[in-house]
Amino acid sequence: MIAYIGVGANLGDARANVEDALARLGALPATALLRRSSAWRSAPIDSSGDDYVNAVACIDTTLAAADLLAALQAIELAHGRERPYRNAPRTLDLDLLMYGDEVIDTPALQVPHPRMHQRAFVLAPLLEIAPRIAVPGHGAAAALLADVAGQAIGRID
Ligand code: PH2
Ligand code: MG
Ligand code: MG
Repeated sequence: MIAYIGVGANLGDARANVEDALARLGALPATALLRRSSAWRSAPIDSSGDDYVNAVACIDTTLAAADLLAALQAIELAHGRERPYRNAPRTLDLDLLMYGDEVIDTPALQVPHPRMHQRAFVLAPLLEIAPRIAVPGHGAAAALLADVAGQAIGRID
């Protein structure tokens, strides 16, 4: 299955945390890291603290969606992720954005990620590695990004 993972951090050495997370994604069992975006800097959206470092990874995995989610949460925990309140600044956030073209709606997991189509910090890195991609239920990512062009974001390198 081809899956897309959103990576974000705005606490500690956010850039290093993002790079380490990408390496750990590539080291997951039954999983290959196919592509990764650049690192992008973005202002917090519905969140506080420093600017975020964001990236998106494309993986090929035979892990079931629930097992992939558990693996992402284990990587977050390895980075000392705490959840004192919703959208608190975080050392590392890994979101399962898309799992093939599957639509999953359980209490534990919603795919596509329910807010990804409204967030430039997801769409811009996603389009960098998948320029023609569509988000199930929402259409072409390029058109979605145009709708949120007011959100401040820039590529770091
Ligand atoms: N993640 C959030 C909330 N707000 N803002 C930016 N810029 N980047 C994020 O990764 C982010 C956010 C919830 O996960
Ligand atoms: Mg998130
Ligand atoms: Mg998350």
